[in-house]
Amino acid sequence: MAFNSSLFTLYFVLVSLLLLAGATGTRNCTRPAVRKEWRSLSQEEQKHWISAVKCVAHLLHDETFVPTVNPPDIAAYNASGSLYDGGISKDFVYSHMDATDFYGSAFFKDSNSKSGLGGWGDASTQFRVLDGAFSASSTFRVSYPFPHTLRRNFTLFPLFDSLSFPTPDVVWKRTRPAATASFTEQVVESMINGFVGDFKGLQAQMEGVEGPHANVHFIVGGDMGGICPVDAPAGCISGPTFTPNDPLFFLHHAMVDRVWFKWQQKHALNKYAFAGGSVQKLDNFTVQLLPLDFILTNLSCSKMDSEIPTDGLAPLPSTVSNVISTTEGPLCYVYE
Ligand SMILES: *[C@@H]1O[C@H](CO)[C@@H](O)[C@H](O)[C@H]1NC(C)=O
Ligand SMILES: *[C@@H]1O[C@H](CO)[C@@H](O)[C@H](O)[C@H]1NC(C)=O
Ligand SMILES: *[C@@H]1O[C@H](CO)[C@@H](O)[C@H](O)[C@H]1NC(C)=O
Ligand SMILES: *[C@@H]1O[C@H](CO)[C@@H](O)[C@H](O)[C@H]1NC(C)=O
Ligand SMILES: *[C@@H]1O[C@H](CO)[C@@H](O)[C@H](O)[C@H]1NC(C)=O
Ligand SMILES: [Cu+2]
Repeated sequence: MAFNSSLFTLYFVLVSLLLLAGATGTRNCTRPAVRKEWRSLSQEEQKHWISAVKCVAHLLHDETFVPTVNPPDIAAYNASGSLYDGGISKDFVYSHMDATDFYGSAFFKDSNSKSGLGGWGDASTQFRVLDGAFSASSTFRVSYPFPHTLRRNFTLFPLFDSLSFPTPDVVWKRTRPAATASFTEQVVESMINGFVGDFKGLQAQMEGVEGPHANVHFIVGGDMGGICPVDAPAGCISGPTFTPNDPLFFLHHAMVDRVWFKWQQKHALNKYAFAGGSVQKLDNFTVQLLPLDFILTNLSCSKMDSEIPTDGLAPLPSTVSNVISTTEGPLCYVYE
């Protein structure tokens, strides 16, 4: 089945907006919340974060809910259900993914049932995660696309054999380096320091076919990769809608947001640079490790006063200008 990764970009914008929008209505951000890297939290703080995630995860889910945003990137909900709000936004954390040894990273070695994010899925149980706070033996269950336990299926060459993109480029599939190459420390630094005033350039590198954003999803695989479970009911469509099943999603997206934040700080020309489009172009990707052409289409979100579709989740007018800065509008946070 063709895996449609097209909507990660939209997710990026929306999730930044919805889940990171803490200080609703606060226009004077004098003491911004500081978002820290996961491993710099104390074990107590890690416990609190995990228990907040579980609290949200246990809210109502109902099969009859209907998604209202097109494309359907926001899972269906109603106000008694998973109406995520600013409650946990101040405690948002991000994570560095270890490009040198992603699989063996200490990040995936914390099996503590209260404070650990757990490790890789178990191959003999269809890659179910069996350790950490979100393990199959914990109370943590995800609802989309049907109730199941969390899965992580490490895949270093995700476009090599597990996913098919709408590109016929066989050579590309066979010769690319491991997906981790797209987010080494050096590459991330060059993104932050480069692209002066060039939002499109930054965006194209971050969100391209093999950009750091999509690659982390695909390498983690399973739920984070938006891949239907093997025993999914007929009609399950792999895609980004249920990638937030894995709490790693939020750590990863905060990192994507952090790169943008760091880039904005680097240069006055970057600070309010923005170009729009709400949908990733899938029909004609430039088949390069780091695609240079802009990847967004549907330019209805291209202006500063454009409304970003949020399915009513955002507790603030969801215009681009409202969220372009993390400290000058309703948002009030910085990254360390
Ligand atoms: C921000 O602060 C200014 C002056 O300190 C005040 O006049 C204004 O009402 C504040 N805005 C909000 C939204 O609180
Ligand atoms: C949400 O849906 C549930 C059941 O599907 C219903 O009981 C509840 O009243 C709904 N809540 C709202 C606020 O519509
Ligand atoms: C796990 O990922 C591999 C690719 O690395 C894929 O071929 C396989 O189908 C996946 N297994 C499951 C159960 O998702
Ligand atoms: C695909 O993109 C290339 C380069 O960006 C362009 O030359 C070509 O015309 C495009 N093809 C289609 C079918 O749009
Ligand atoms: C383009 O964006 C608008 C506004 O967000 C949306 O209503 C429309 O469905 C989108 N079109 C496509 C093809 O995605
Ligand atoms: Cu994502």
